[in-house]
Amino acid sequence: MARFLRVKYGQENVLMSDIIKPTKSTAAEGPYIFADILDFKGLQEIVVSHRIDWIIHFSALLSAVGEQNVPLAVRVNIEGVHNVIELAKQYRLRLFVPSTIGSFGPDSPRNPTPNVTVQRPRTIYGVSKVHAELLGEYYHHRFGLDFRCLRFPGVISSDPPGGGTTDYAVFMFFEALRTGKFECYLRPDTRLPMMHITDCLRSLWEFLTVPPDQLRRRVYNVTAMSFTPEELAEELRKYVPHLQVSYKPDSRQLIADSWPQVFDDSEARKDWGWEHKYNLEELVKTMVREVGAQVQGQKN
Ligand code: VAH
Repeated sequence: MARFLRVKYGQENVLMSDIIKPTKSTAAEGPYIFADILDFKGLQEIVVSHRIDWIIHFSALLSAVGEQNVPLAVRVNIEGVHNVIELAKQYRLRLFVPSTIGSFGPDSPRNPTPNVTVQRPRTIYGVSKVHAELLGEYYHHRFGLDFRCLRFPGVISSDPPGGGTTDYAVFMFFEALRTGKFECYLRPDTRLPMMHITDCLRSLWEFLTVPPDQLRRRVYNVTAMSFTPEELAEELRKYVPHLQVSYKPDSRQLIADSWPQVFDDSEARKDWGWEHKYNLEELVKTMVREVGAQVQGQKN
């Protein structure tokens, strides 16, 4: 994310922050500071001393990892978003908070899932994202906050997975290219909306730069495709012909079964011209190249 925005806005104008130390390469790419989203005073100090004007808030425990530590997910995903929304209001910042297909639940239409419908998610991750959507919209209508939110599908990149249910798709590439074998924790026919990280970053930047008066909504679905583990494996066998995938569904199957199968992002395409560029073929070709280079690097 920071790398993408630094190309657009200059290295010194994009500040990365976290509570963990940066890797050598991350630290080398530009300014990086400590920021705890649970420390409101510390956040105020950063906004003032670094003259921040946009906040892109990605701190959250994802679906699967959130179910392992609900109290922490409540603090980070809910209390943390309270802080950044109040901060954005106080200093009149543009605020982006990502939401997810995980903000829908078993009562939502699954194929397709429209922009506005029933949202009764069954994970603390999903509950916290519905809360963020509603709180951000409230602050927009009540205080004029420039709050923006995209509901992302599973985002596939060659970065290490972060405890999400859709991360099986990332693991499959690493295991296929390392060992030629992969045990999938979802059923072969589990269809989920997905997009490549390049499309994800571009959608975020295009959405953030839409003039405020052109936005009909503050929260939009965006996606690129939907696929199942067996469809992904089939496409991957074009590069790893002997790939063997076994299926051993675990608790994450229950999460996936409550999520959209096909995401309707027609409102984003109509209102601000969203269109994806990576289909399954492009995604797999790119991931094989990037993950293959990492796996090769680890062998050398
Ligand atoms: C997860 N990758 O699986 C995240 C995402 C679409 C879900 O938010 O939890």
